Amino acid sequence: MIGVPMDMGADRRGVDMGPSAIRYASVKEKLNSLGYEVEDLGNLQVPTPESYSVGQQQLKYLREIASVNRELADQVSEIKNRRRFPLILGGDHSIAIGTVAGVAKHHKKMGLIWFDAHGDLNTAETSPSGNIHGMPLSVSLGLGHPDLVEIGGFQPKVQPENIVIIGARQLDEGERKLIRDRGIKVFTMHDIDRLGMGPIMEETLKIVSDGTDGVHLSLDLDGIDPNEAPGVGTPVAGGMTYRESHLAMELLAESEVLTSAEFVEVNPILDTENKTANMAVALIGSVFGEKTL
Ligand code: DIR
Ligand code: MN
Ligand code: MN
Ligand code: MN
Repeated sequence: MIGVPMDMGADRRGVDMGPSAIRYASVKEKLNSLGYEVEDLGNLQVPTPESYSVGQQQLKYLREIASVNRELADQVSEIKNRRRFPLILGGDHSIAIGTVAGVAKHHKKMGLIWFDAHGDLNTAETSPSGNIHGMPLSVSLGLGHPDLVEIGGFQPKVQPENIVIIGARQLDEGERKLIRDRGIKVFTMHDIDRLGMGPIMEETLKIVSDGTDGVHLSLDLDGIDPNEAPGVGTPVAGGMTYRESHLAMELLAESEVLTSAEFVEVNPILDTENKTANMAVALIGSVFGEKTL
């Protein structure tokens, strides 16, 4: 387990405290209770935004974010070398650039499940905000600034046909175009309402495990409904319920395909009594096999 107290990708303070909040919510104890041995490697060193300039408006804090993600990619790859399961705690979603780069070194044809209200498929050209946490999925596809795309020394990290986005309800125009052009599978909230999470996970598991050699879960807590997960940087109404998100994790656990996971965008400043970090730990429990009976 590694914490990445990064908030430069969201250009808003608070998610840097996510790793502490998730640890405070007893993530280690939860995993221990399920029979796992957890090695907490602590937090990566992340610069404080106040001490740096934003830099380019369309790629805010590019230098600092690239540097942290290079370090994260190395550390994640090292965990894989040791045949352990990387569990990454964020931090804003820009850290997925490093996590995915690190695991992709070991899984040349990896599946990727992206739980999120957003597509995170922007580039500097399409981004409405210039925030890099809205770009990690496009970067993993090899699109975007070379300082981000080239982390890990190869690109792309993942193929569009091995990606599934679940929970989307706020996409920018450039993201919609990219989804259409590359044929990325997206289960929007509309799809979840109509089909139910069970069948959606069945199809998702087919897509991410068909011919792949590993599956990474990148879970942005803003995919969950703000009633259950209020402590996120960019809440969007109409998200996944407590049970929908848990069912998804439980079916993932049952499938035994996961090889790495990250839980990002917990913002304790905007939270009520650590509810969102507790939700993250409950989801981590389910994805690691916790069951009622
Ligand atoms: C928006 C918001 N699509 C952007 N993205 C967020 O700024 O690129 N992702 N909040 O989590
Ligand atoms: Mn985000
Ligand atoms: Mn999001
Ligand atoms: Mn995200």
